[in-house]
Amino acid sequence: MNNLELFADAPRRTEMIGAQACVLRGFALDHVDAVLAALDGILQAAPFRHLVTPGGFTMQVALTNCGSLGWTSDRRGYRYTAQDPQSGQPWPAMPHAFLQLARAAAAAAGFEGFAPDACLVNRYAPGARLSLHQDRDERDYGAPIVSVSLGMPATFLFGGLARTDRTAKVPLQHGDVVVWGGEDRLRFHGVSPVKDAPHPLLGSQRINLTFRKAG
Ligand code: MD3
Ligand code: FE
Repeated sequence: MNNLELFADAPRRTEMIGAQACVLRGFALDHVDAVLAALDGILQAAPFRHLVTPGGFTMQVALTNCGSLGWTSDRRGYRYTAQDPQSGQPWPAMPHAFLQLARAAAAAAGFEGFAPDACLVNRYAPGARLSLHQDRDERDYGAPIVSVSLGMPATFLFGGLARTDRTAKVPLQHGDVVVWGGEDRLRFHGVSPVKDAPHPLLGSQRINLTFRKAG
């Protein structure tokens, strides 16, 4: 009997980090094999890349997308596009394994019927960080956001509605899923520099999947 089977029936811990924000500890663990296999296919068509912000800085986090819309940035601004600007092709389709995980996590957090049309895939190498920001390029702030952490652990910074509000530190491990909705949807957030602690499955990287309803 392997670990997965031993823990299959254990209650998964849910931690509230806001009125409508929660961490589902280990929720993605039994989806990881299917998700990583699907990710390989996405990366063949749309490899990770480092984008430039409108301010001219190159992002430390590398990213790609799948789904009918993908988030991108260049000197002209941030936006969602139907095509990958690097290939001119539509973004890879959202794999079934991704959708299934995102819908199940949203439902477990009380958001039934989540229908994401965009999945942003972020890759952190050791030392990479994501500075404090809001996600406000989506059309409908009524839909939740589901975030899946894989690989090396990280400290998520969870702020308030103003950039200067104090931030709470939330440690995130491989397999943790965070769901944000309602009043917590527009909170400032970021990720502290990721420490190099190689993960057995993913090595020296942290991968985060962020599911959104963008269009
Ligand atoms: C909290 N990514 O891609 S998880 C991002 O771990 C992003 O890669 C982080 O922030 C990461 O934009 C954090 C996702 C997340 C997304 C939206 C949020 C956290 C959020 C909206 C409100 C509060
Ligand atoms: Fe964000």
